[in-house]
Amino acid sequence: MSIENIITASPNHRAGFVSIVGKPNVGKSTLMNVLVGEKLSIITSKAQTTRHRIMGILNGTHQDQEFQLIYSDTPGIIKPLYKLHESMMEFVHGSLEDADVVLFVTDIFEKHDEQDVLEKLSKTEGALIVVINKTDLATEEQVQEKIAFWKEKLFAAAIVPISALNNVGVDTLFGHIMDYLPLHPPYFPKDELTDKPERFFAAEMIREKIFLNYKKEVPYSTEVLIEEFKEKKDMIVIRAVILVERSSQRGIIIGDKGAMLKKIGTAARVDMEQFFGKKVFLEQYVKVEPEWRNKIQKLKQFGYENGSSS
Ligand SMILES: Nc1nc2c(ncn2[C@@H]2O[C@H](COP(=O)(O)OP(=O)(O)OP(=O)(O)O)[C@@H](O)[C@H]2O)c(=O)[nH]1
Ligand SMILES: [Mg+2]
Repeated sequence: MSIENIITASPNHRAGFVSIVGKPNVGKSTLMNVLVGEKLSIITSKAQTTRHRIMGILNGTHQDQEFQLIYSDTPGIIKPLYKLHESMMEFVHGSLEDADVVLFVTDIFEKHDEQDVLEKLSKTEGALIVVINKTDLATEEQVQEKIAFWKEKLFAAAIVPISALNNVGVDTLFGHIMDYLPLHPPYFPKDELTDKPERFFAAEMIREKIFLNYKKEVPYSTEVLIEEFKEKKDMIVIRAVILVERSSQRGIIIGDKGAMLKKIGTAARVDMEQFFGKKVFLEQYVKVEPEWRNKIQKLKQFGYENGSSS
C-alpha cells in the first residue's frame, strides 16, 4: 500500500479480500465478472478454463461508507494430474489463506460426493458464503432442496441462490459480502482494476477462443505467451506464441491454409480492441513445447510461480 493511501483513507473505510472458489465449470468466472462489472475472466463451457488467481478490484460507496473489494477468481478445484494442476491448486490455497470472505460457488447440478472441496474450505478463517448458481435452470423446489442440503453440510454465514448469467440474486449476495467486510484502508490504489498486467489479459483472450473453437485435449495442451506488447500512439502491437504439446496439435490449431488460426486471431483481436480501447495489431505463431504441463521450469516461466510445490 502506498503512503498516500494510508494518509487519505478515512477511518471508516472498509476493505477486504473475497475469494471465489469451487469445482470447475460452476460459474466462478461469470460471477466474478458480474461482481466487478468488467469482463476480466474468460468464460467457456469447458471445465478448467481458469488457470490463475485473477484479482478484480471494485471500489465504491455502500451505506455512506467507502469500500474496496478485492475479488479473486480461482481455478476450479480438481485432483491434480499434472504439475500445472498442482500449481493451479496452489492458487486456490493462496486465495483461501488471504480471504476475509469466501464465496464457495456450487451449482444446482453438483452432487458433492467428494471431500476435497470441503477439506479446502475448512482451512480458511474467512466468513463462508455458499453461492448456489445456475438457478435459472432449476425449479424453486430444486433450489430449496439444495439450500437445505448445504445447510446440513457446511457451517455457512449465508446461503445465496443466484443466476450469475442473468444477474439474479447478485445484489443480495453483494449485501452479504458487505456484512463481513472489515474496517481497513484500501490495499490497492483506487484506480486499479486488477493485479494482472495487460499482456495477461491479451493471452487469456486468445486462450478463450482456443477453448471455444477446438475440441477435446487441444485446449488443455495449449498455453499462450505474449512475447511482445508494444503500445504505440494509435495502436497496440501484440505478438503471441501459442504453445502446444505435439506437432499434430500444431496442425490442428493452424487449420487448413491457416484458416483456424486466423479465425481465433480475429475473434481475440475484436475482444482486445474493446478491452484496451485501442486498435490492435495481432501476430500469432504456434510452437511445439513437449510436456510443458509437467515441466516445473517451463511452468515458472509461464507465470505459474508455485509450479514447484506439491
Ligand atoms: N445457465 C447458466 N449458465 C451459467 C451460469 N453461470 C455460468 N454459466 C455457464 O457455465 C459455464 C462455465 O462458466 P464459468 O464462469 O467459465 O465457470 P468457472 O467456474 O469459472 O469454470 P472453471 O474456470 O473451468 O473452473 C459457461 O458456459 C457459463 O456461461 C448461470 O447462472 N446460468
Ligand atoms: Mg473460471
